[in-house]
Amino acid sequence: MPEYTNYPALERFRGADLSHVADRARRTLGDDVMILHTRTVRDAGVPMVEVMAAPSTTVERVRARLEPAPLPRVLRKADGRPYCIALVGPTGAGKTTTAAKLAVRRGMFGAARPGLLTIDTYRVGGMEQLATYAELADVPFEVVYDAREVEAAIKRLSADCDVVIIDTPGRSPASAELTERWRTLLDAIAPDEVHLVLPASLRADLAIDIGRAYRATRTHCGATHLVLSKLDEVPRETGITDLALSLEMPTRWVADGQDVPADLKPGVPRLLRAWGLSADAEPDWTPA
Ligand SMILES: Nc1nc2c(ncn2[C@@H]2O[C@H](COP(=O)(O)OP(=O)(O)OP(=O)(O)O)[C@@H](O)[C@H]2O)c(=O)[nH]1
Ligand SMILES: [Mg+2]
Repeated sequence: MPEYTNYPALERFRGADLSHVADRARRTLGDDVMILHTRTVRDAGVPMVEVMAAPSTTVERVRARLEPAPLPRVLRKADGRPYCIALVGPTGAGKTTTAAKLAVRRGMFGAARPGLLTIDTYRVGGMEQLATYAELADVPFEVVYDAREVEAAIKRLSADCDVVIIDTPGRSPASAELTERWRTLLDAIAPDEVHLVLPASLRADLAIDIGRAYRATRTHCGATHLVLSKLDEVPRETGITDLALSLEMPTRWVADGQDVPADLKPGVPRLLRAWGLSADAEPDWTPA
């Protein structure tokens, strides 16, 4: 079995009518079976009902693998330092856009006040992109070029912010030296959470390799969470839940478009829905 299918699978049942098929699923998978997808298919020209089903314990396992620990009720630390959430990931994945969505969405972190910090001083226009959003939404914004500036920048932000979103440059495998530089900067910030932003359309085997590279860093802060971006570019969101599961990181948010801040959604309900759990319809957006 390929590595990326190493997640709880759904089972497929086919038959002439739904009640018989559901019965067979129940007999095979147990009384607590959950019917996920139902559709009509043609088998050698004959119309059939097809269901995808899983025992409810599997559904719970999937949920548990995707569900992040809740954010602390009070984000600001006892020592006055804001809670720091960094976004990392390959070039063009959607880090800056997601950072802007998180920081400018009203009530995103309840009553906690957000701020923005960027260490992307390499890409032309990267800093300006975020500065514009910060200015429009009247969110404090800091740029850090050097590890020695980190403490002062966080201190300035802590005057007005309880949570700080950190944008980082895209990491190109070809530029190890550049990567080392921003990694050192991120270490100096020591974020509480590091979210790896990956486009949902990425090939699973590549995504797994990238996920591994961002997580497994002995000397640097590794990724702790996943943000799947560009859901809107995946037809019917097919396979996105499998992708998230194969990356083995909890998913607090997903991004489904370019609109700031509207196109950011809670991760688990969306991924469970894409997996087929229609009963768990997406709730109205309730900020983190
Ligand atoms: N369709 C779609 N486009 C998105 C989404 N998120 C970001 N984008 C677009 O993807 C492009 C790159 O987004 P950025 O936020 O600049 O990506 P980045 O990871 O910061 O890129 P670098 O800083 O260059 O590494 C922009 O055109 C965004 O508008 C999304 O959820 N859906
Ligand atoms: Mg960027």
